[in-house]
Amino acid sequence: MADAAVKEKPADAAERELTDGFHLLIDALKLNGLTTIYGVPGIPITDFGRMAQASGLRVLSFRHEQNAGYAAAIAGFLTKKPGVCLTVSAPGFLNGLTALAHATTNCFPMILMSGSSEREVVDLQQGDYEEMDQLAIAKPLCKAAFRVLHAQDIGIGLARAIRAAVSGRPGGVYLDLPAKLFGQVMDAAAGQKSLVKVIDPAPAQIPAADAIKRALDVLKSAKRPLIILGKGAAYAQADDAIKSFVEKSGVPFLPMSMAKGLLPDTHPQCAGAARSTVLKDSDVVMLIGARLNWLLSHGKGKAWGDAPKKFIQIDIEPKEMDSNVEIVAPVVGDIGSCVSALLNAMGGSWPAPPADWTKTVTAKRDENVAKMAPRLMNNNSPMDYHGALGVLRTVVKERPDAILVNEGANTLDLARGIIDMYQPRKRLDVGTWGVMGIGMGYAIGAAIETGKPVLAVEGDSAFGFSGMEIETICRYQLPVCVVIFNNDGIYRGTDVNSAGADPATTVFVKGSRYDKMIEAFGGTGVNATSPDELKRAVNAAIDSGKPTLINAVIDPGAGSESGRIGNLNPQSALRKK
Ligand SMILES: Cc1ncc(C[n+]2csc(CCOP(=O)(O)OP(=O)(O)O)c2C)c(N)n1
Ligand SMILES: [Mg+2]
Repeated sequence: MADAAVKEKPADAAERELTDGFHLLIDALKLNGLTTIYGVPGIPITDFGRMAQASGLRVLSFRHEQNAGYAAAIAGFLTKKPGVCLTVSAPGFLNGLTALAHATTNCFPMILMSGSSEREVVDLQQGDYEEMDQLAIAKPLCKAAFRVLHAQDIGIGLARAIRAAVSGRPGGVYLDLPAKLFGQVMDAAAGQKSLVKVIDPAPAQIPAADAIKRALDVLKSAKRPLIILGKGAAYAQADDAIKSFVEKSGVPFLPMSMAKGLLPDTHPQCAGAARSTVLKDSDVVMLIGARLNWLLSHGKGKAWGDAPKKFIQIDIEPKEMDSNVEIVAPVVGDIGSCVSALLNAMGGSWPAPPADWTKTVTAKRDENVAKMAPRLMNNNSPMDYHGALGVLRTVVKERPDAILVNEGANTLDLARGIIDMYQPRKRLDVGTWGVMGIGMGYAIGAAIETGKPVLAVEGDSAFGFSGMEIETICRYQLPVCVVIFNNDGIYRGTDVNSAGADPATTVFVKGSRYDKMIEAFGGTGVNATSPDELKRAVNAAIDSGKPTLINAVIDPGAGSESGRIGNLNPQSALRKK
């Protein structure tokens, strides 16, 4: 007896004193508050996922890595912490890479952790299982890329990844984890010591006082000022300061798509419904966390009119200044610090902008809103976009804390204009690239991160890019209501191929019943053919909190080519009609 007890003790002790790559990575994630992982299992990360789940991390399994990646990307936007995506080597990694590049382009913090094959074999190109030089491929598509070869470097590797993702302008980071790393054993105490808790991962970047003064001087001199809020402003979570600044300035504001709701779209200063007027006629434009990229016609050309403009730009990235046009007052710093500094420097009294300007903007806005109103109230069947969106507009008004996910062409552009938002970071959409496929990944990420109901308004084409994830939504019983604007195709369901038997390239099976798909997984499916039916179905879905998919039947002829951006299509001068 005594002998056995003596023999057992050292074995136990030896086990306690060792750790390995699996455990160190889990400990490192936990130490830094990264408690949710979005991914797809397989060699070499299956056991890691199991062990992470067993240790209390939330590990969500998807049907395709791209959707897991989009969930991680939007988690980063919503929480200011890097969203974590976990993929297998080569094909899984490549599937996740689109989302990583998307996160970088949209300035969302995200870490793509991918298992990879053995370096020695990959570098000699000897044909390893899922062989690929992933680090080299990831590098140009993200903000930073790191590889960890030794268990004792896991702590530092993750710390570097976190800092790179969230500091300065946020973005996507790749972390390469070769299969051998996971099983590497080391002394537990040394392992624990090697972990790094990242202190102040996104340090405040304080703007210079003279930059603030210059910006305010320019703003004060304006006769027709405009503030444009971008998704950088939404990301900053400086909601109160931004609202106070905009209100104190009295300047009309224009929210970019994902900045809608930072101040309510129904706010008296909101110029959303007078977009073309304010872009054309303003003389001073202050950009807050918005870039002058294609979405703002690069700050020049027809959309901006002939009146001379002065731009003030607030951005965390100094290289953003003068990227498209001259910026007369650059303010570099994090949005929260910059806007607070502006507020302080404005002092007790600030002159309201000239009343003729604010009155003109308000009149134009009211005129456009009034013009739209009757179209939103039609009860046509099959529905047109306006009838269907009029209903969803009311649903969101009555449930301002619900999160709206939105993609498509007409379905996107018209929903953006029609559905008013009331709270910050409630509208999540295709972003800078206008990418299709974010839908179900965003819906899942948003539901998991916020616990709020999600309404995903999807073109039928857009939905197809991530549609299989409705099984994931049902599996995790998420409060997601997907509304598919089913117009039988891309832009319209009416195209015909005059040259042969194949269907035209932009049309799908006519009269498809997407609602039947979710029934296969135990969710609720509804076919809605009128705005009244749609309204009832969406309200019931959100009240129940149960996974629901509504097939909203839209007139196939109702949409227009490429929605609102048809002008970007190249034209052939030789094309035979
Ligand atoms: C990844 C990706 N592939 C292709 C496109 C091109 N594209 C733009 S919108 C769109 C689909 C539009 O159709 P739908 O979602 O049904 O919206 P609708 O206009 O019919 O309402 C496509 C395929 C894209 N933006 N992103
Ligand atoms: Mg469509």
